[in-house]
Amino acid sequence: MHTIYTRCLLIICCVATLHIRGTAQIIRKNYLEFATSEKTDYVGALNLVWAGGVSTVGKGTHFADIHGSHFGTNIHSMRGDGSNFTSFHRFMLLHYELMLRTSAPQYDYLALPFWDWRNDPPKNIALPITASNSPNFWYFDMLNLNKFTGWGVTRGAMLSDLSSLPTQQTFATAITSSTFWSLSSTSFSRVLEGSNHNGAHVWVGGTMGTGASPRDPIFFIHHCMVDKIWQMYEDETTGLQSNYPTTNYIIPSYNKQEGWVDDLYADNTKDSRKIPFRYLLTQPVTNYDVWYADKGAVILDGANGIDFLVLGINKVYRYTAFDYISNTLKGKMYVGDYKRDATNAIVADIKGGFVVNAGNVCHFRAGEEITFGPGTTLTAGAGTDVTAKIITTPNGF
Ligand SMILES: [Cu+2]
Repeated sequence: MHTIYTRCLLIICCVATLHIRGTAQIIRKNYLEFATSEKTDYVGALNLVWAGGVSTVGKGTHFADIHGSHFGTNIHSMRGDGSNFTSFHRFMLLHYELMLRTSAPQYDYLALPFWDWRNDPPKNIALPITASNSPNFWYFDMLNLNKFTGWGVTRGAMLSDLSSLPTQQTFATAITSSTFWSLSSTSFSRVLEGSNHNGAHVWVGGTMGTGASPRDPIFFIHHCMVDKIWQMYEDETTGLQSNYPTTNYIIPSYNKQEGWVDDLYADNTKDSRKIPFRYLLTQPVTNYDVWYADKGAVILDGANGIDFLVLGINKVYRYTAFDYISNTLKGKMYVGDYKRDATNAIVADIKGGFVVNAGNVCHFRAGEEITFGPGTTLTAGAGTDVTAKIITTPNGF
């Protein structure tokens, strides 16, 4: 047995390329970081799932239908108490993402991207509304409606009024709330749903302004941002989390309908990196970690004071960010006990590290840099295969 404890050590190495598709971990990034090839693949997967390429579960309006059928209950505070708003939509994202990834072998590296409406560059540009950019999703060519013919999606003018879009201020109001959920309009979940989530739905308009909103592919990138903020709440507000609902009315029926094994509600889905779900229709899925990359870097860390333990075989953690200025892949990966400080700088944390035990296979792939820092423990025993590699294509292994 050979044990390696790394500390503040920069590792960039090249190893033989291995064929290890199909087990990559989820790292969701800003859609603005997608390379052209990723945009093409993402749209291809969306259309394949829409056409029923996997199963009837993801086909056509299915997600819109299940969202609509639960719309009048506790998943939205406008119709119920909102106690399952975060968990229901987190579950829905995971479900849809898995559909995309299993729709075809060439798509199995994809993760849902997020749309950070707080700092989307077009918000600062006074683009005119023209026949060519409206009502399609301006600037964001990846989800232009001309790529989704037959989906029956409509959108509003969008550019005409930016005031409904959420801001840094509405975000700050949510993430500093001392209560996760309550019937009060000032709880985190309520503020997240209200002035943040609702505003983007209204701004996009058309189908996105209705209970059938999951018909529009913008729904999923929007809700990824909502989900990311929940993850940030978990990460950045130690001591503030409280009142995670431990019961629910909605999710069990949804689970049975959709073939999921486990009941999901806010209390056991609050850390998206440790969601304990299993899925029956395709293959068992366990330890389906979700990580959010931002500002060109992703942090692979433990949470809540414990190490993150890599379980299972053939784990691939991959993060690239495309730089349209230099026309190159970038993307830094920090493995170990890190967090972002108030200025968004990456600093040491005290939450727990990252552990790869004997017998596991774990590969780190990034476009620019991979750093193993405090708390990282790689225990290499018989059969262990741990590599770090800088890759040159978004889906590179
Ligand atoms: Cu929504």
